Amino acid sequence: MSSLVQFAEIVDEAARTAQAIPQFTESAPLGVEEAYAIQALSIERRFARGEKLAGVKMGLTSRAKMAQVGVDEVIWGRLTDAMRLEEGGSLSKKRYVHPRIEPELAFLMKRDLSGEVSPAEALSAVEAIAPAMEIIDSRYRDFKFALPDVIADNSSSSGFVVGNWNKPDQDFSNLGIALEVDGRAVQIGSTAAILGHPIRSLVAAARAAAPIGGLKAGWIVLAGGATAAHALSVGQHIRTTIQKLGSVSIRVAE
Ligand code: 0L1
Ligand code: MG
Repeated sequence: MSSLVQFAEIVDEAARTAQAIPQFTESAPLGVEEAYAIQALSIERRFARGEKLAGVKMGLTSRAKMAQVGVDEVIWGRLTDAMRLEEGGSLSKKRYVHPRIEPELAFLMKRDLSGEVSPAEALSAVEAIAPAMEIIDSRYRDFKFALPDVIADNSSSSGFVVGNWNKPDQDFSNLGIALEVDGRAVQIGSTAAILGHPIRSLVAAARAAAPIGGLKAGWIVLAGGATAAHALSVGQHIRTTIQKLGSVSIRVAE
């Protein structure tokens, strides 16, 4: 068994059983390319359990996120249908190691999109946009990792919840975002924090996904957090509101 396959099995088992593991880079000199190979192999294991690819998440697309994790380049991960949580529903905290949540803007793809595209081409492939949240749950101890570790770990992506869809024919370059916990705002931001305009994140997603055949019609693309993420505790009610687009919420259960 090659070590990439072994790493994929370890990180997949850590995610499946909600157990923290040591960083891979503590014992192996992994590069970014190998890390994406581990990510792909670990997601293959989910496919073997019946999960389906539902889209991609872009990560570290804002200064706040880069500063929070000490990394300064955009990364990506895969979303599966099993990672989607019901809007207004609840998540079970015990299914995660040390989950955090962050506001996101979601794109719903109308057409396939792949490779080098302009922002206008990217926008023309969008069916709708929505307020959303991503649950990120690093499988590494203490939420500590180097860039190859986090990429191998599906860029920490562990769940997502999407609010109501809106037409994309509006200016969403600088909309206010509030993340509330039990009605109290804990993070405030703007969609402008996502690479200056969230559409740039979709351009980056089309480029990133090209080696796997590009983004597909019907997929969801999470543009990336605009604020730092918030650590979840049992009992909390979490809501993200994006100006003009609406709100999305979830409750944290045992
Ligand atoms: O922006 C992101 O979704 C980054 C996820 C990877 C880093 C982290 O776990 O916070
Ligand atoms: Mg995110």
